[in-house]
This record gives sequence, structure tokens and C-alpha cells, in this order.
Amino acid sequence: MDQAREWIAQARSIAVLTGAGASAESGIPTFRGADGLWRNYRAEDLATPQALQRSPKLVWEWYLTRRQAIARAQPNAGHKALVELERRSHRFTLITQNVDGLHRRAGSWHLLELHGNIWTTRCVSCGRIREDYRTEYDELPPRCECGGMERPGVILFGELLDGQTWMAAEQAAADADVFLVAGTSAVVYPAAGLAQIAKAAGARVIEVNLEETALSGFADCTLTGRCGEILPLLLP
Ligand code: BJW
Ligand code: ZN
Repeated sequence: MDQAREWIAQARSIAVLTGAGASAESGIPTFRGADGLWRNYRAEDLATPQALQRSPKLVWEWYLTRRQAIARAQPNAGHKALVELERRSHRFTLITQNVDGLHRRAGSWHLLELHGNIWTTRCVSCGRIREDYRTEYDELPPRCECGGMERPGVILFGELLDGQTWMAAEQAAADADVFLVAGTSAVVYPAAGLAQIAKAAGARVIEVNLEETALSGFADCTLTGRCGEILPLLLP
């Protein structure tokens, strides 16, 4: 812990990658944890273009259930510690896989949402993207003005990440002296690969997680515990 705090205190440039574990203490279920099932479906079965095409109503119901939980949730001590870390850093980028928008609500500024944002929709016909804060609809799936089906504005399995967002994330990882990975199982690519990019470019990799992950053996330092407890202790 002291070593990690020291690296952070001396860093010129910090990048952070967060996952569902960062929002767990706000009461939002993770994907691969024991609470990750919804009506007996696994996230891997719902978060796919195939599921959306075959059962748009089912997939939308899942997203609306999640919007409801997120609307009730508040940013936790981990989100707030990252806001403070940004405030105290020269160069700082927060890269998140989360679509819940809680980092922004907490006050994080230099933020890259790799997998999109659950409070947006995109028309599959004309591509129109709009913000949408509803948690219920009269009709599912919702329809665009053009008559096309609207889908959640998130990145599903097998879909390409937004090119500009990804390039900015790669750059931040390559530029970082410290790469902090918090609350992610680090199994989903390309996000998980950012830690490798950072380390290859010379960064110290610090992991914060409740459990061992795919990344633990590779990190320079693994801190076992909750984001809301550990992240505040890392502040320089
Ligand atoms: C705590 C805690 C606390 C709990 N404190 N810690 C090989 C085979 C097949 C496919 C692939 C492959 N290699 C790559 C792929 C493609 C695929 C992929 O990576 N699959 C792997 C699963 C193998 N990747 C993609 O498809 C990506 N696109 C792509 O690669 O395009 C190119 C391409 C095109 C065509 C074909 C192939 C490639 C896109 C990935 C998009 C992921 N989308 C989702 C849904 C987003 C929208 C939504 O939210 O609904 O993103 S899936 C889901 O997983 C979501 C998450 O962002 C993502 C990561 O999960 P995360 O955040 O790590 O959560 P968990 O639950 O896994 O982990 C939580 C962790 O927190 C745990 O470790 C806990 O211990 C910990 N924790 N509480 C600290 N309080
Ligand atoms: Zn449209």
C-alpha cells in the first residue's frame, strides 16, 4: 500500500481503468459476480447484437431494469476518491468500462466511457444518437422518428468500440507512469489490454480488486479489498 501510494505521489501522468466493481458499493450488480444473473440470463447472453436482434424487448427490459437501479444509486467513496485523485494530478485520464455514468455524476472530468453510456439510445436505421433518461417506455423497443428501432447506446460483445475513444484510451495508457486498474475482472478485450499497453510503455500497474483476476500476476502491485475502502487510501 505504501509503495503504491508513493508511485502515485510521484507520477507525472496517471491513467485509471475501472469496471463494474467500482459501482458495486453503489448497489449496482457486477456482470460476472454471484449477483450477475437477471431472470436467469447471463450478461454474456444478453449483451450481444444477436440477442438484441432476436429478442429486442427482452434486452430492453434488462437495460431498463438496470437504468432503474442506476437512477436510485449514488456515487460511492471510490468514485469520489478518483475525483480527488484527478484534482491532485498533473495529467489524469479515467477510462471506464461502466455505462452507468456514476463517474461523471461524482465529478470526474477527463473521462472515457469505453463501452458507451446507458442513458443514450441509438437508432439502428438512421444512426441518430440521443440522450434518454426514461426508465419505462409505452412500447418496447422504442422507435426513432424515422421508424427504425432504437437500441441502448452501449457496446455489445463483438461490436467495435468507438475509434476516437479507444485511441484516446490507448494514448492515455501509453503516456501513464501509473496505471491503476480497479474493480474489473479484466477478461473483456480490448479494455483489459490497456494494462499491457501501459506496462510495455513503462508504467507501474496497480490493481485494486476483491479477488484475484486475470491481471493479478501481471500487476506490479495488487491491493485486495473494496474500491471504496482502498482508493481513498491511495490519495497522495
Ligand atoms: C470489486 C468490488 C469492489 C466487485 N471493489 N472490486 C475471444 C473469444 C471470444 C470473443 C473474444 C475473444 N477475445 C476478444 C473477444 C471479444 C470480446 C471479449 O473480450 N470477450 C471476452 C469475454 C473473451 N470483446 C468484444 O467483443 C469487444 N469488441 C471487440 O473486441 O471488437 C472487435 C471484434 C469484433 C468482432 C469479433 C471479435 C472482436 C466489445 C466488448 C464489449 C463489452 N460489453 C459489455 C456490455 C456493455 C454494455 C452494458 O453494460 O450492458 O461491457 S460486457 C460487460 O463486461 C460490460 C463490462 O464493461 C465488461 C467488463 O466487465 P467488468 O467491468 O470487468 O465486470 P465483471 O463483473 O466481470 O468484474 C467485476 C470485478 O469487480 C470482479 O473482478 C470483482 O472481483 C470485482 N469487484 N466488487 C473492488 N467493491
Ligand atoms: Zn432513426
